Amino acid sequence: MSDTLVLHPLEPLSAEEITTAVQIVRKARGLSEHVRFVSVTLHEPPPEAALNFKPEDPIMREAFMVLLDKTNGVGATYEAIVNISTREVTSWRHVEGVQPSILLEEFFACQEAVKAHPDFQAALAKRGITDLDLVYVDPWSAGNYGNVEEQTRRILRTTVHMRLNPNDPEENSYAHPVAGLHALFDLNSLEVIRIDDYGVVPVPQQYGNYTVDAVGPARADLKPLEISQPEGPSFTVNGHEVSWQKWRFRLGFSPREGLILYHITYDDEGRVRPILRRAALSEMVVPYGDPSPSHGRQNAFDVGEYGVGWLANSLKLGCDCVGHIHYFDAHMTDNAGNPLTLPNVVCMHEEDDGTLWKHTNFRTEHMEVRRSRRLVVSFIATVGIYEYGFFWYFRQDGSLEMDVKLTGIMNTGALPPGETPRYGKLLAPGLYAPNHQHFFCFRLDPMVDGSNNSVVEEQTVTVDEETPYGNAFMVQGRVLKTEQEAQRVTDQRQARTWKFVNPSVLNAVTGEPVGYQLVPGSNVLPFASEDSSFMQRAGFAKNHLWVTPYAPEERYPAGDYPNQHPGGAGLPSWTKVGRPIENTRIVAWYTVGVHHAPRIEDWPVMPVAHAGFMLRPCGFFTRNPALDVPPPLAAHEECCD
Ligand SMILES: [Cu+2]
Repeated sequence: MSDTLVLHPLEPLSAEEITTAVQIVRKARGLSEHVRFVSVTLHEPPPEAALNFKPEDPIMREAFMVLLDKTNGVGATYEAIVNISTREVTSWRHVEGVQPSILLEEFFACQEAVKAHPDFQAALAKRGITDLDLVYVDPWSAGNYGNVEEQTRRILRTTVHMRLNPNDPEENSYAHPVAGLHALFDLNSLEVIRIDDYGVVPVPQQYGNYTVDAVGPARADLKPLEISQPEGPSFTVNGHEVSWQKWRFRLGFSPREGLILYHITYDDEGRVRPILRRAALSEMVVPYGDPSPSHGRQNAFDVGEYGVGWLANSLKLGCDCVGHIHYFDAHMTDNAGNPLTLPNVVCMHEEDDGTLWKHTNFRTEHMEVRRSRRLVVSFIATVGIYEYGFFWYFRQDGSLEMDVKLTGIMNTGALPPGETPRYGKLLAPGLYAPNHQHFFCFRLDPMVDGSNNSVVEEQTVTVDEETPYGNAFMVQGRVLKTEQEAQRVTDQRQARTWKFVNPSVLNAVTGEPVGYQLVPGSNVLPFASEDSSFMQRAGFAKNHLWVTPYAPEERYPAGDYPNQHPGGAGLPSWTKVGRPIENTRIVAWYTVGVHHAPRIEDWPVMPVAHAGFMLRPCGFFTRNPALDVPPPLAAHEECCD
């Protein structure tokens, strides 16, 4: 794609633009091969500029880059903004005292160097393991526990697992953890700092394989189920802009956040009404609740320490997605700055979604029913052991849902045969999965009927006075006025929800501000101690909801550089000011917590677990917005539900 074909300032950077941006920064700064490219992504224009953009307007294209200079084995982090249109570096900043996310190339360099180290080989030999080809070393972020190397070096702390069968490359090596053996590794100097050996625990021997060959005969009673769309899909795509039913939005993709949705609007009888300016996963973290040497410091920030966009799968038709699919590619760079295209990372298609609405007049037996259809926009990231699917569902009733799908392989530990794990669940002799949680923080920039919005908390209370039958309850709402008032947790006992409202636009029926409601799904808070390193670093997870006034530099809820960060960055730091959040441009940060007390049925590969939230119109329209969905073709002939 050439620059002249860019349709909108929020189009993701093309491979050609990325190549140009890398050339510009290399030349302008005289960068050597020791400078590694952590990420190159679109530098988003200010909200108003993008919202007010007209097709005839000139487009300024900028790249935002994070670079890591490894010259002399000492890392230095730089942020650059490159203007691709004018071919100049407009900003160059040395960011002191931070560690950018772990690079893909570092994963493999680390594994090779650790396996080659004599102390590591000696520790394996102590366990009777001599065939290094069977051994895998996984790169885990080190966190920050006050140790000197965490403050002064760029490090990883590794875990070890292995295959038993030399002839089966697909063997599930996580069934065979080599517990208690860890390497501390310097990613800049590429050297093993030390090998930590907490003592020999027998490697669990029972296989945990899940391929067709391994599990035995497949069930034979499945008849074909085919999706047919003989006239094609009901969506249209223009660049990265999508129209489906009355929805319109733009797609973006970054190595850190993965899929981004921009400018989500709904056509209400010819009136194009804005709902969200931007929506994306902004951080996630998985803390483990097992204090053993192998798991006590495991808590991966999969967005800020690794990057879910980097780790996105290329999706396969008929497997990941069925029906008429539109795929989007993602363009980024490898760590040397070469263009790297991940094909088919975002899948978009329509699905039948059951009943949309229905009523039968029982006196006449006249029945009206409508079938629901949803537009699915999704991507799936493989973060080492786990798969995380992020599925946005757009529906015909004006609702928008985020469904996080968790699958893949659980983190495992070993313990002496016959022992029962205190902090996890036994899966096989000597093998267990530790208790853990997953926290996904979604950043939502509301713009309900305009840029200035407020957040109203609604909950239900029992009313005792003047209620002769003791039956009364009412919904109470209050505007959250400051970012401190807006640090909230879910409460099912009070049916608590939050609503993004526009105080300047009133609903014609009720006279109340128009709104979109954030409906929590099941949720949980962290169980780690308040003063733990983890809670300092993942302070955003203390509340399910935070609301802040929009500030362009406030992008990630655990801070820009959570890798090895001592803590306190991001939301806890920004909100100390107590800024007002009423009737202004706001950002909502909603965290979905998944509590994972492992089940035996989650092994060897986990059936998908779901978590998420819904955004639905609440006083936005003046009646059910899906009345105009036509009946299914068979509806007037015979029952079809
Ligand atoms: Cu889990």
